Amino acid sequence: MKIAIVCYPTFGGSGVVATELGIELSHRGHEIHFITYSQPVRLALLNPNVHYHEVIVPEYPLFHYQPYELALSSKLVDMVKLYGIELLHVHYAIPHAYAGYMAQQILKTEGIDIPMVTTLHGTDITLVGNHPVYKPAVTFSINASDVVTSVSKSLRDETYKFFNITKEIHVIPNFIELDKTTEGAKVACRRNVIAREDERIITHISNFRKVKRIPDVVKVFHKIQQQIPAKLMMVGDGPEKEKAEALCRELNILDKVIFLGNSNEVDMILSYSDLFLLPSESESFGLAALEAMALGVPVISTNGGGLPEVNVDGVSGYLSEVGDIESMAANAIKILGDDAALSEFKKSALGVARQFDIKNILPMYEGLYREAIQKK
Ligand code: GMT
Repeated sequence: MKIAIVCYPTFGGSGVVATELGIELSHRGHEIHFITYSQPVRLALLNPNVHYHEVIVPEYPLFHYQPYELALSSKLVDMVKLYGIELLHVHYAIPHAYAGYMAQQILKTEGIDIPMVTTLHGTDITLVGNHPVYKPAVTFSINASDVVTSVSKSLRDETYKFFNITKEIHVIPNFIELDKTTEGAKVACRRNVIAREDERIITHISNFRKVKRIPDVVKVFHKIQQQIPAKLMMVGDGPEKEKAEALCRELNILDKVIFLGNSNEVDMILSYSDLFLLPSESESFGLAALEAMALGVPVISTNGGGLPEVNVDGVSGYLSEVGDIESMAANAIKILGDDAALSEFKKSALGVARQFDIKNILPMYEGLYREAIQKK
C-alpha cells in the first residue's frame, strides 16, 4: 500500500509512534510518505520505501498566525496526486484530522477518493481537544474520518465521554520493536560514568509538562535516596524543568540528579536504569513506560488513564494514586532494596513489554488500512 503519515515530528510520543509505525510498514514492503513540517526525530535514515515531504508555510506579515493547516492540506493533495497515495494516516487529531479532511474534499473534486485513518493519542482529546475553542472542529474531524483508532481503552472511553462521537473507535495499543530496542542498548555501557557501583539508577523521561507532575518525580526520588544510595536521571526538556532544578536545590539533592535534556540515546540510558518513574496526572498510554519495560526496567507510575493497561501492578512495577508520594516511594524501595526482587521485576517488566511487540500490533493497522481502501 502507498500510505501518507502525518504527525508531529518532535520528541513527543505520538510522533515516535507514527515514525516507528511508518518505518516498520516500509520494511514490510509498503511505500510510506511522511508529510510534516520537519523530518521526524527518529527517522534517521530514509530508504527506498520511506519518503519525507516537508510542509513549508510561507511567512507573510499580514497573518498574525501562519496557516499551517492550509499548507498541510495543499501538500497532502499534491503528494497524493504525485505518488498515487492510497490512504492518509493522521496521528493526533489537532489539526491533522482537520487538514486531512480538507485534502480529501479537494481530491474528491478531482475524482480521487482516498480514506483517512485518524489515531487519537491523548492530549489531543484530554487536554487540548476538549477546550471549547477546538471542540466542534475536533468532534467533526473525528466523525468525518473513515477509521478512528485510539492507543488505549481508557482513551477510547474518554473520547466517547467528552465528545459526541458517532464512529466506532478501534483500540490499537502502542508498540515497541523489541529487537531494535535491545540492539540500540548494546552500545558500550556508561553506567559507571553516572553512578557508583552501590548506587541504583532511577530514570524519568518526558516533555516536562505540568501533566507529568515533575515535582512528584523529585519528591519520590528524595524519599528513595534517604533509604537507598541512588542517582536520578531526568531526560527531556520542557516548561517544568527549571522548577525541578529549584526543588532539587531546595531538597539538597542536586548532586544526585542529572538533567540530560532531550536525547536520541533513550535505549542506552534505559539499559542501565534500575527503575522508571512516571507519576503523571494522566497518560493515555505511557509510551515511555513501555520503552523502559522493554529494556527490563520496572515502572513506578500512577494509575491515571491508560497506565494500568501498560504497567501491571505488582508485576512490571507498581501503580499508585496520583500525588501519593509516600506510596510511590515505598513501592520503589520494595523493588530497589532487594537484589532478588529487582531482578524478578526486571524479568517480569520485559515479559509484559513482549505483549506489545510491534509484530503483534502492526497487522491490526494493516487490516484496518486494507478494509478502508476496499470500502472506497
Ligand atoms: O505525553 C505527552 O505529553 C506527549 C503526547 C503526544 O501526543 O505525543 O503523548 C501522548 O501520546 C503518547 C503516544 O500515544 C502516549 O504514550 C502518551 O501517554 C500521551 N500523553 C498523554 O496522554 C499525557
